[in-house]
Amino acid sequence: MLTDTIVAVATAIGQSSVGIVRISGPKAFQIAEEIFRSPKNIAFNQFKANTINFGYIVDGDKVIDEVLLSIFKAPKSYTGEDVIEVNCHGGSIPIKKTMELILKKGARLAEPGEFTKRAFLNGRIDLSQAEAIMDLISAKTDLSLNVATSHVLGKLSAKVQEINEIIISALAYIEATIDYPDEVFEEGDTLKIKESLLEGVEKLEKLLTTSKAGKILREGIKTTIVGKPNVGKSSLLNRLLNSQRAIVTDIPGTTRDILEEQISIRGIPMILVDTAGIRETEDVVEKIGVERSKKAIEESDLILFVLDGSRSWDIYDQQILELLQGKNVIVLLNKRDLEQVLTKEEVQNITGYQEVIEISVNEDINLDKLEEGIIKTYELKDLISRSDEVLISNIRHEKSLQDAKINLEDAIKNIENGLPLDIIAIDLRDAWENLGKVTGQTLNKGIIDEIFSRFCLGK
Ligand SMILES: Nc1nc2c(ncn2[C@@H]2O[C@H](COP(=O)(O)OP(=O)(O)OP(=O)(O)O)[C@@H](O)[C@H]2O)c(=O)[nH]1
Ligand SMILES: [Mg+2]
Repeated sequence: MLTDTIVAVATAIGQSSVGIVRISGPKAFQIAEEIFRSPKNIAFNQFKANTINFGYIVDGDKVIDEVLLSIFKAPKSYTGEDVIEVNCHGGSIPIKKTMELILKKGARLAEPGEFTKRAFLNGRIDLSQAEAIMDLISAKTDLSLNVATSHVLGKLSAKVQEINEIIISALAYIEATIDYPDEVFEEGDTLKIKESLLEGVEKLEKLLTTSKAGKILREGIKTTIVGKPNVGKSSLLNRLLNSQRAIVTDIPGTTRDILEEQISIRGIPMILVDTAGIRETEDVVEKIGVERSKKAIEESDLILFVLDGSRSWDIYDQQILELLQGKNVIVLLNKRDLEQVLTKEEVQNITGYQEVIEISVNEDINLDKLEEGIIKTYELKDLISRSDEVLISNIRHEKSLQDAKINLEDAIKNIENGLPLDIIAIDLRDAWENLGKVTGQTLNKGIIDEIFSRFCLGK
């Protein structure tokens, strides 16, 4: 229901200089009139749209906070409705009191993402832009931010629209021919339509090739550091984070649980996971840690397999190697500053992995090579320079584009096989519907509600 007025705190709760309470809906101005008083007692209806006004939030005669009040008049607001934003002082009490007062005056507490959902329902933005707003808020690195902002600006929507136009003009032509049976669908026309659909497939393919890169920039590369106890896994995590996050000791079995942190390597987001050294153990706590390490391996995109160059290859290294089948692995031969017992060639021969980097975490040797290794493994060089382009970063978008591509390919096949025009029209309508899922045009209410429910409160 869009006829009610919603309110939420738009900023993080806690102590800060400013906290923003946002109201949207038909009663927004009426509520503002009741709770806001300007120092010169100017009547609310004298304030212009798109202005910021100094004054007080009042409950009857009682002043609750000194604020700045912004007025946005429909349809030129974030939601497309009348919107009021109150910049309160950022303590939890002024905000709580202001919220209570607004609720008492007839607004309802907004659901997560409800402001953005209204912007979508009122046609201010399409669904891909709405989703990009959330990606922008949760962007992990500068490069991730580039991808999100290009979507917010509607660059993805524009690409989808280009393909949509190809489909719609083919569909219009076919339907006209069906409606007027006297008009024959001539060979030249068939060829023209086929060519335009091929162009559509090509555009879709081009977009789809960006999905791997887009996903990495949006979600990060889940990278797990594994190895037997005491090889220097936690030391490596601390070094890459530049902080003493994990406990490091010379006692094997120091790390008992997995530990997850985010880092950025040349703008590529990575979720770095430190694990308990994997070995046979009777210690109950350590045993659970080892199980978790194994699970972390399964769930990760990239493994940093750490070996200790000052100790020879043993059964524990071998057991871990066997867990890494089918994974992207970079082998790190650590403790290069000590006398070396295990050589790079030996490791390459035993493991079969050619990407073996000799490092010393403690002496800071070759850690830049590790960064290069990660970039190389993921063919990310290109990505760093491409982040301004439109990249598909959302699995839902990828699936819809993939489905639309299949529909277009079916249409082309059916044209080639001389099938009736009605059948081709069905393929094209399906393609149109699948493309519309990206922008939200053809999604049902249930799915749209589900998507917005994942947004944060107040957005
Ligand atoms: N000489 C030398 N010592 C290192 C290096 N990296 C780590 N160490 C030492 O190795 C010991 C173990 O380091 P950790 O980082 O705790 O090892 P871990 O792999 O996390 O060990 P567990 O948590 O027990 O599995 C510590 O004393 C570190 O200071 C290195 O490059 N050179
Ligand atoms: Mg450790």
